[in-house]
Parts: sequence; C-alpha cells; structure tokens
Amino acid sequence: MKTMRFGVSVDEKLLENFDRFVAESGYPTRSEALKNLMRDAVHQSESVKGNNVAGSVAFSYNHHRADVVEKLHDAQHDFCDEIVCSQHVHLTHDDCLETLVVRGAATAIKDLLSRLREIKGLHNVSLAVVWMKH
Ligand code: NI
Repeated sequence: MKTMRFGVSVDEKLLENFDRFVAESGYPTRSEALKNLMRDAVHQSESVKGNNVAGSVAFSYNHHRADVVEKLHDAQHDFCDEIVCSQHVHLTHDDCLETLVVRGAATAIKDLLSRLREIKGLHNVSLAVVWMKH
C-alpha cells in the first residue's frame, strides 16, 4: 500500500501535549501514534453505521459566552427524539459540564454530534457508545 504524507497545522501547546502523550504511551514515533488514533476514529465511525445505538454525549462550556446556552438549547430541542435525558453540572463559577443520554439511529446521533461541534464554545464534545443493535 502506498504511503502518503500530509501536513497538519496545530497550536504549539497541543503539539507539546501530544508529544508528551506519545512518549508516555510508548509509541516509537509521533506518526505511529497518529496512525493508531486515525484507525480508531475511522473504526469507531464505521462500526456504528446502520445500527441503532445508545450511549452518552459529554461536553463542557463557559455559560457566560454569548449565545452558547441558547444554541445548545435549540440543538437539543431539534434532537428531542434522540436525547433521553440530560444532566447539567455547574463545575465552577464559569464552567458547566453536561451529559446527554442518547439513543437512536447512528446517523441521527452523528448528526447531533455534528450540530453540537458546530457550536463555538462547546469543548471536548465526545460520544461513548455503550450499546448497538442492527
Ligand atoms: Ni452551569
């Protein structure tokens, strides 16, 4: 298989943290670590296709940031069939943590994730799939 090279632009701090992760995880090189993470991401995305899934979505945000609460609220109402319930934790004076229990077609859950990731100010939007069925 042909090996391709590509360039990635990242901020300095993220690269420093990633290199520390690479060293601590025992990967021989940054490229090996990145390839493994890419395979995992593709595998996770492919494996849920065509399935019904259930799991949780988590993220954090600063509730003082303009529009973030309103946009988040709108997004959740647009996916009320997929969101079973939500939990809100006031982490600090500024920061909130939210988890959503979700269930439904994998395509719909992916649409929800995309919608959430489009909201500027939401951090670390992540999905943990704990159940799936054809
Ligand atoms: Ni809060």
